[in-house]
Amino acid sequence: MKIFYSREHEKHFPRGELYGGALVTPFERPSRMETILGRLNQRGFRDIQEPDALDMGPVRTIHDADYLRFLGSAWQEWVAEGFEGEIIPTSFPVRRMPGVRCPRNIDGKAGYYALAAETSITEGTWDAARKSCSSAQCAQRHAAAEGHAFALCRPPGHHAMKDMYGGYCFVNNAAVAAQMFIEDGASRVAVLDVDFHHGNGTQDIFYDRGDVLFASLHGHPEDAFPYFMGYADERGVGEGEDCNINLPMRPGTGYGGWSEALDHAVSSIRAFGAEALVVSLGVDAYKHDPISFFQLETEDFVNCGQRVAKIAGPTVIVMEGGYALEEIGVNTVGFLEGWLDHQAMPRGLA
Ligand code: Q9C
Ligand code: ZN
Repeated sequence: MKIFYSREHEKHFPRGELYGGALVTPFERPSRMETILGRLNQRGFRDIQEPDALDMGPVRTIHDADYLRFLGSAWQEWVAEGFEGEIIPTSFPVRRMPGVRCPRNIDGKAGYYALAAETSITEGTWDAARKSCSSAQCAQRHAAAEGHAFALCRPPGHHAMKDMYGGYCFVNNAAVAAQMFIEDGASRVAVLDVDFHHGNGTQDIFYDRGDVLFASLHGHPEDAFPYFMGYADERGVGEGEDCNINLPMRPGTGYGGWSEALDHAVSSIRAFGAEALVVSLGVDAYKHDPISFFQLETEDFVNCGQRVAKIAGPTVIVMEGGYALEEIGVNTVGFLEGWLDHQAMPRGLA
């Protein structure tokens, strides 16, 4: 399996994540990649390639222009304001505020573009986020030609909305890959999100579109981040009606219930007639994940990969979350191996 990965993710390493009222070492940290790379190497995955330069075209299609400008200049503006810490906004537009607009002050601006406050921005964040997306783009191009590829992305992307960052995400890598399949001529593309958290960003981006089906398995929003999206009754609007499938599950859910939801998502994607697939692969549904509450075992990720492989068409697997530092390698690579075991060739885009 071809893998795209760049070490430039290391430029994004905030010292602090606001968690439980304290600044802690972020759960989403560079060493996650070392664990996954180590396991890939152990299992004989050696075809790892540095991505080409980012094509901003599809990124601009997915994200708001002012939002991208904000990400590009936030750090300089923050430093110019005289702040010494990392960018953590303190004020947010909330439920009742007539005439919300983006302020000029960088603290206000960061609050305007943030969907949560745990995700600190540092000097290297924008470079790292762009590199991460370029891996997803290369994986999409490779999959369109050859059938499949894995984008080992960091930072992750599925929480990034059209014009909001948060949940450790800045650029929605999976959404960009899906958009590129559409630009290649696919009339229907699916994004399957198996990360523990709801892919609110991907939902937001495609909510009114009928050409991209989004299906997500996640912790119930009553119980889990991102809290304000991910209910089962969010089914899409306009042309996107019935093209959004949310499968929220309760604390303690094990592979019995989870895999039933997965089968529902897989059959919906097949019924939709998806010509290409993007998998948002988070492994934080694992039983020992420190910030999640499902009970998946290591072997369940292998089985999950096998089931996902039943979806035809070119497939891009994009790395999202997973914070059990010891086991994210085995779980991620387990999914890839399960997928490879059960895939039906050929998969190139017609
Ligand atoms: N008490 C991804 O997996 N904080 N993002 C949760 C839990 C944010 C996760 C707080 C978690 C974001 C890509
Ligand atoms: Zn997650």
